Amino acid sequence: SRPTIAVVGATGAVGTQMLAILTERAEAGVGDVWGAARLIASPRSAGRRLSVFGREETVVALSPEAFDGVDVALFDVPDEVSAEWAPVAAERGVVVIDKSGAFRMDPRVPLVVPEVNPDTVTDRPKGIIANANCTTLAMMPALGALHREYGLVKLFAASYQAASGAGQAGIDDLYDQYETVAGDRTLGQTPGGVRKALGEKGSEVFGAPLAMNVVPKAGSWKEDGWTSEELKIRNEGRKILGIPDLAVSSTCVRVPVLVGHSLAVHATFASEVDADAARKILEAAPGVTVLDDPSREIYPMPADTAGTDPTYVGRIRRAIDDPYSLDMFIVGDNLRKGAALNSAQIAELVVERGL
Ligand code: 11C
Repeated sequence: SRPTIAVVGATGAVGTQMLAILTERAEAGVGDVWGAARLIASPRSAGRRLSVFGREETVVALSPEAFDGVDVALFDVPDEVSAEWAPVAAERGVVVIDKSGAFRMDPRVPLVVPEVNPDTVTDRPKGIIANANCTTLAMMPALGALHREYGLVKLFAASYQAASGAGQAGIDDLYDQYETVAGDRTLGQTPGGVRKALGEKGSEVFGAPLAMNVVPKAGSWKEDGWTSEELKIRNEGRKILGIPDLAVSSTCVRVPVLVGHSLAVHATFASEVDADAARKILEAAPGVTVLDDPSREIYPMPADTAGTDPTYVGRIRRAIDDPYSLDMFIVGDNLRKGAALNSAQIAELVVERGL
């Protein structure tokens, strides 16, 4: 019989996308492998009715018994909830695919991007597979393909991250901020004007006002002035690509966009690169769509790509002063490939390779 899939955190921003993506893929015949679906969330959300695979299901409260009969569970919950509950599910024989940061760097937990390192999916001694950070993920299908051809040695990235990276609270906050500032044409032209109009509440979610602004901080502060997002790009990128000594530097920035993380990337390789050849490699790479025709104003942007699956790459150039380096602009949907879609793809890969 077909395996049962559970979604833990089914009512959150990513959980909601997860149900939509599972349903879409089943209907499209792409990931039509699942039997029953179990929706799990905090006791607060238990009893809610949500639709998945075209059926209404009742959300059940997170408990050990909620995992009875489940084969694969997709966790979309905060780190501390995953840290506690993923092992509980795994002990009951469930294959856990965890979106949180709790297990990503555990050497006994594979960090899987199906387009890049699919073979690592079966090596899961803890019964847990991790899904990466959405900013890291946005780049991986493209960088993985270029790495296979040229050998990646250095990566510099500046991110332009959407508000939805902070979940539903981020989405709500940005819409609220837009509502407050829209229509006042004096704002944004004097120091502190936007901050004053938004009041203290305007800094609650992102640490600073986001409307009419860019905030050079995404994630939380870590040692030596780096943010959690910047460290995740380095650590997770190295693990996914299988390059433990990859040199990585990045600056992660929050921008007033709803959905879609963008990255300006400068990547240096072991061998000389060619922009046309790189474009062909990217065009052939699974999960990647090239949008790169400057003469027709074609390049990737969140406003055009939000709500879709691929990693989009454009502005592909060989660095003027370094024949070993490429510059490019990458956009990925942080809720889809950056989160729910990658989990769904990992789950399908688990079934394909045998539970
Ligand atoms: C953001 N990338 O945009 C973050 C959200 O490690 O899964 C996801 C954090 C993570 O705020």
